[in-house]
Amino acid sequence: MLIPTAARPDQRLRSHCPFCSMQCSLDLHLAHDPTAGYEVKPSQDFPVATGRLCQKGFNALAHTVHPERVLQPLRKSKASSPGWSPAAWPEALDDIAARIRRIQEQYGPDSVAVFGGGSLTNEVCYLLGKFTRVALRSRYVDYNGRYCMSSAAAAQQLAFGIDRGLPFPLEDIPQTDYLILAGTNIAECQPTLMPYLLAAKKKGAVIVTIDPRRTMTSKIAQHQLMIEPGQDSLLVSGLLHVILEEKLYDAEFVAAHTEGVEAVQEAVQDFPPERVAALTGIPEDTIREVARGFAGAKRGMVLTARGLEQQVNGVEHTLQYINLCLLCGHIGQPGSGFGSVTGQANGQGGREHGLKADQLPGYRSIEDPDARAHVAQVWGIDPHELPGKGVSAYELFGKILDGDIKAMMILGSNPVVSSPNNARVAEALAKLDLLVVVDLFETETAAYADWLLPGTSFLEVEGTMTNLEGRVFYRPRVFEPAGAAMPDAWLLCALAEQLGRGRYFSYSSMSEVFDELCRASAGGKADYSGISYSRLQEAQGLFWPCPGPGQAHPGTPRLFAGGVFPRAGGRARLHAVTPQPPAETADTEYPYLLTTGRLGGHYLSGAQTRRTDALAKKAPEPVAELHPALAEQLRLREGDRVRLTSRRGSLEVAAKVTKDIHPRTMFVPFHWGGDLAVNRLTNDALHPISRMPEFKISAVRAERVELEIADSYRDPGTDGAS
Ligand SMILES: Nc1nc2c(c(=O)[nH]1)N[C@H]1C(S)=C(S)[C@@H](COP(=O)(O)OP(=O)(O)OC[C@H]3O[C@@H](n4cnc5c(=O)[nH]c(N)nc54)[C@H](O)[C@@H]3O)O[C@H]1N2
Ligand SMILES: Nc1nc2c(c(=O)[nH]1)N[C@H]1C(S)=C(S)[C@@H](COP(=O)(O)OP(=O)(O)OC[C@H]3O[C@@H](n4cnc5c(=O)[nH]c(N)nc54)[C@H](O)[C@@H]3O)O[C@H]1N2
Ligand code: SF4
Ligand SMILES: [Mo]
Repeated sequence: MLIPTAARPDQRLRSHCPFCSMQCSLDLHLAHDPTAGYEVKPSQDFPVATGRLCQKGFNALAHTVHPERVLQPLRKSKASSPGWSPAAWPEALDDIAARIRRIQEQYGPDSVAVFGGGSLTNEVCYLLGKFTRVALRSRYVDYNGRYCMSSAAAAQQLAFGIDRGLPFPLEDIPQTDYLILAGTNIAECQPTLMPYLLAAKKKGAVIVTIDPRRTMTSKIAQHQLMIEPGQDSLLVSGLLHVILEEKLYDAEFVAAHTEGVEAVQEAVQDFPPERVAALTGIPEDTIREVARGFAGAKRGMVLTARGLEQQVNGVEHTLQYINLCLLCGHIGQPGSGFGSVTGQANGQGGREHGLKADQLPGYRSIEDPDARAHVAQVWGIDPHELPGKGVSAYELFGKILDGDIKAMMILGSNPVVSSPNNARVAEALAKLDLLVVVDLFETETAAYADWLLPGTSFLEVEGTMTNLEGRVFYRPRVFEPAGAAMPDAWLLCALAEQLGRGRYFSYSSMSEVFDELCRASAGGKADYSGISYSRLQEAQGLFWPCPGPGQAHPGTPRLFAGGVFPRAGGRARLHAVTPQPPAETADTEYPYLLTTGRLGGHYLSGAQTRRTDALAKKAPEPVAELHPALAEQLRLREGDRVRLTSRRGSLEVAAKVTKDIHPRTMFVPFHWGGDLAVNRLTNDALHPISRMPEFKISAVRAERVELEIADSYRDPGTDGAS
């Protein structure tokens, strides 16, 4: 039963879609038949995607009213009677706090870890970092954004000195003349961003896609460069070679606003287009044409996403695309620039407020003494009490297996489905003395929990989010929490109180949490200190950095104006990249490359969208996309079962035969758990700096699953039907 909250000054039930980084605004209207509840319609007055939603947005209500919603705290019953026993909140919080205290007395403060998620609000992300460091006094906090934006974040920090997914507003995109889309499937992953790309195309922009697949996005491109996974640095070396050799670059911009061009020149010397063509299979003429076209365009733009970032070379691939923009002077003006398309609802905000192992609020380094002093002062503690840096998301599970971490709290993530080599994650969670999961559902991860606590849905709690452009906006609460669900923020404060640290967590409203976040961010790279709830409620979002004091700063929609970069000396850094092979390459035992990703109708681990009938029925289970030549080699027809085996595990799925994929590559989406989880196969090798796992490349072998029994009963009349 959905009960609208009383505190709505405008009486409108307006919210934002809980799924991707576009953060389209939606309105909830009472259905004609009131027993049918509410229906979702796009809002007409919020920028970003005015009047538009994709299929996930239209269906965003379904999971929040699903009968499987967890509505009260649940305690894992004894092994003798498996299942859950309901409990009241005081009992749950008492027991959890007592167990945390016992574990910390025995093993020290760092034996308890926190794992967060990028769908949580800025306030919750901020409180998770503070809760870990101040209430638990542990160094171990990280979040699923490590699996998502960490390579792009590291590359943008290295090159520009700042990381904001898109350093420009979406409205800049239609002004470009040349758009390269690399490893980004916008048509399925940020569908309401497509009109911006189509507007550029309509004005005459050339569009190029670089992807092992011909996706729904590449349908709008003039050039579709179908590379093998892992070849981005190599391909871009070829583009840079042409641009440097033919002196097509913007020498004035490079001299005035960058450093490191000589090293790039040297690094690409060995990669003339003819060699790159031979290594990638992309015709030399195409390489030359794209290089000349991009360099010669008045305004050029590159957008990347997880395709090339989720690799052990993901930072380097990203740096290569940044090199391309910098060399051509395509940066800092409308219609030009490099951007990495953020993924989760609050994937941007999630990485700014101290939810990462090495960060404090304001995008500050936890190892910087000034940053520690500033944040400690805002938190009212001594800087020496602040723990040091912890480890990345996936490495937290290694610490459990090593016996260093004994207890974990997980909010806003389902890592048993979404982590690479997920059997190891399940093994780690099973080993914990205490696992607390806060979620809307009993997910595959919650199945390992000692306590499963009911979280609120996006409609049941207020807060702020930061979208892919760096636009911070206010999301109101429209419904009362379902059952006994408690907002994550208040749950953390209540637990801090039980742990004897309540004085650091006494807030009377969510806006107080936000105000403290803003103070903590003041002077940092992601400075929110000029933002407040009242400003956000008036405006349709403000772009960070928006420094205070006072309410005057208009926010910063476009970074790097005038070619000034927030690095020492104000210059951007070009990086010499020598293309490296992935962690695993195809060999005789595992002759194919498996890549993984998304479908338009499902979201991440599928916890929400698999519980949304309208979406689940379109894609009830994963299928493996593979090329007809490969299908023939494996004696596979459309719909046949294929067993994929990597060095880590195996998976059986149906085959989808399509010419729209590189002939030696297979693609499987990752939205399912258990026997259908492609992360049974994926490689847990990590990038040395960003600690991003290699989700996008695993060597596999493949074989047709011989259904002998089924075959012998097969009705000859239906044989071969698809
Ligand atoms: N429908 C839907 N939308 C989503 C999500 C979802 O789960 N479902 N998730 C959200 C989140 S959190 C994220 S991070 C984004 C992700 O958004 P994207 O990164 O766009 O999505 P992916 O499907 O993971 O990967 C994009 C493309 O990379 C290609 N690719 C694979 N290997 C390589 C390579 O080596 N080089 C290149 N150039 N391309 C390669 C894949 O074929 C795929 O088409 O989407 C967000 N939006
Ligand atoms: N093979 C492969 N694996 C991948 C990727 C890939 O491309 N390939 N991509 C990676 C990427 S980019 C990402 S972002 C990760 C994400 O993967 P996950 O971290 O598993 O993300 P979700 O499925 O969104 O999990 C969010 C969980 O939080 C719950 N939830 C939603 N809202 C709230 C809330 O407000 N409070 C609380 N307490 N809970 C809430 C949901 O019910 C859900 O169970 O997956 C990664 N895994
Ligand atoms: S584009 Fe993204 S934010 Fe907009 S409706 Fe679709 S999933 Fe939701
Ligand atoms: Mo993501």
